Amino acid sequence: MDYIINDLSPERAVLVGVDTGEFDIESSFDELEELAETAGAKVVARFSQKRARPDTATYIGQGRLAELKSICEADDIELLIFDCELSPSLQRNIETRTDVRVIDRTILILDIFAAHAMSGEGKLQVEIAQLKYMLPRLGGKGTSLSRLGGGIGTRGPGETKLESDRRHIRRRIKSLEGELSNLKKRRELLRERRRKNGVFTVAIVGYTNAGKSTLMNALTSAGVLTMDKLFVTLDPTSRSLALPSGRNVMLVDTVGLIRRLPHHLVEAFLSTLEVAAAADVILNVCDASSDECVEHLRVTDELLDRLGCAQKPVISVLNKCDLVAGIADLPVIGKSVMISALTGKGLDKLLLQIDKELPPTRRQAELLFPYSMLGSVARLRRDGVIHTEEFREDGIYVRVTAEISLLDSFKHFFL
Ligand SMILES: Nc1nc2c(ncn2[C@@H]2O[C@H](COP(=O)(O)OP(=O)(O)OP(=O)(O)O)[C@@H](O)[C@H]2O)c(=O)[nH]1
Ligand SMILES: [Mg+2]
Repeated sequence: MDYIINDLSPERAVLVGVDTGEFDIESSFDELEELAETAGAKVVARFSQKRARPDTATYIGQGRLAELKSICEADDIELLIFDCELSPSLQRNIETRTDVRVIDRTILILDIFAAHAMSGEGKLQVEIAQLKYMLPRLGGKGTSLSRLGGGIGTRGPGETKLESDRRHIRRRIKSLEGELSNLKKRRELLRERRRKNGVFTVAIVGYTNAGKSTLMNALTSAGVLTMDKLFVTLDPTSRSLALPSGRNVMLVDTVGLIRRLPHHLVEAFLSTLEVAAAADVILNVCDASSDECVEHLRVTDELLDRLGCAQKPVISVLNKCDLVAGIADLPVIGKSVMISALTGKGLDKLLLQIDKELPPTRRQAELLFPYSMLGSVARLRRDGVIHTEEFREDGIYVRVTAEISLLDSFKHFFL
């Protein structure tokens, strides 16, 4: 696949942020730069200001904003990317004062999602999130729609839709949500059927670019697109995977996560993320070669908590260990397995660990069969392990370990 999602020459951009000490601004800028480049911009400078809190009218101080304006003029800057979610009025103020197009972290992520959505469901989800972001920004009569001639932050719903009134947009959101909920119902039916057939699900979740799809491909040759870019995968892909025990599970690849994921997106992608919530075992994949690895695992854990997965078995999968010099360099968190999805190292251990974490499919039971059911006893003897068998006055007593599904068919004879 060709990766040019912006056929204009890359927009020259400056990253702008306020350093309140709440998080490490440099690593946040690193990530923002990666996002900007994934979306097709060229980052030429970073501009930050230390202050207790952002300025209410212009985000960074007005003096610094004037400074930024002259940098933009001198350096042909076409785009300012703010490392936050700007309110509509802040965005307007800054654009007026600098005369440069202003976008924020949220629209940047939405834009990448819009470019990467493949399936009907992914597209629906992104469009809902974009419309919800646009809605409060359509404020006045003409807003700044005339600026939306192309470039980052303008892909997705076409201009005609954006020019329509809010009511029209709300109606559109409602109808998209209806379509989405139909798709969701269909997926729930599928999931239900799998559950009835006794197929367990294992979900691959984790920070964007951690190597989730590479792991999916290494285990199942699913042929999912992988790339050194953010948010390549938006749609969940499922494939059957055989474990060392002989059991088959359904392995699901999912959308990647990021710090401060725009809440409209979390909301829109909830149904996709619920795939993870419904899984029997969760693989939290991280890039062990990244300095931010522990933080990335934490972001994922937090989201899993929000989805109500706190009780589920989670395996921390420390990926890209081929890039890490020594084991000592790796953070050790709970149950963890070190792998390289690229070279295949550690995949055997990972499969064994998944087997261990799956709920049991066999259990022990005590049954009493009438003598007329010798055939059933023979069946249990063949497919299960009999621990005790007694010929009693009132029937044949057995204590047996067998598949739960088999035992269920004899539940009238449980003691
Ligand atoms: N060296 C090394 N690179 C890896 C490994 N696993 C994945 N990669 C690379 O990391 C990049 C991202 O891999 P993906 O599998 O696309 O990551 P992902 O988690 O699916 O990313 P998104 O779908 O964008 O969230 C690709 O360039 C992979 O080749 C690994 O074990 N070692
Ligand atoms: Mg992927």
